[in-house]
Amino acid sequence: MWHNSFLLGSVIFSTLFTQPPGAEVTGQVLMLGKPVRDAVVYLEGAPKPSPLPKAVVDQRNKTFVPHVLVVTVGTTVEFPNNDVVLHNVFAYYEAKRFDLGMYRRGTSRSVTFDKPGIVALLCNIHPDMSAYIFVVDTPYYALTDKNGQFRIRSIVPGTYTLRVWHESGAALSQKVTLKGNEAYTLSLALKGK
Ligand SMILES: [Cu+2]
Repeated sequence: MWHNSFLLGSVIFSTLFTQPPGAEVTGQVLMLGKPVRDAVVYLEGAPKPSPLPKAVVDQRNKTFVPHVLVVTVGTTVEFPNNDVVLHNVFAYYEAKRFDLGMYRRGTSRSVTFDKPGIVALLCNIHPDMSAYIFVVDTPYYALTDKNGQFRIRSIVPGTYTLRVWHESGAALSQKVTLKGNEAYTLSLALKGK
């Protein structure tokens, strides 16, 4: 129903207003038949993205927020400590370890990520704390919501490699060919690990 009403809406808007050009990909990521939250969906082979103006991984209640963050290459990510306790944040990125050290509530550190890849964040003091920053080299990406759903809009028509990544290690890739101003709905099944 939702898709029907959206398509109808998009037809009406394209006749009355200037719709943002390009194709759209929506869909759902599933693993063993269940929706997968926080899966990264992106299209490779796209024009170079701009760095994001702002990106933050907060530390609150001994938790990194958000748990998964997607940024474009060149983005500087802030790591404020808004917790009453000290954290010692470190990460693996590009097969190297970097350390932000310990810093107090109300202070911050930042790191610029210049290459695509996965940043696995951990805390030396609290072994339960973990988060991921997924650095993409494309402007076309999305993170699935709690229903496993995603939407990528305003895509320049063309052939891309669609990739899905999940922190469990499950991943998939497939070629997609998108034509101008069309909406595509995909169901993407990850194999459980
Ligand atoms: Cu900690």
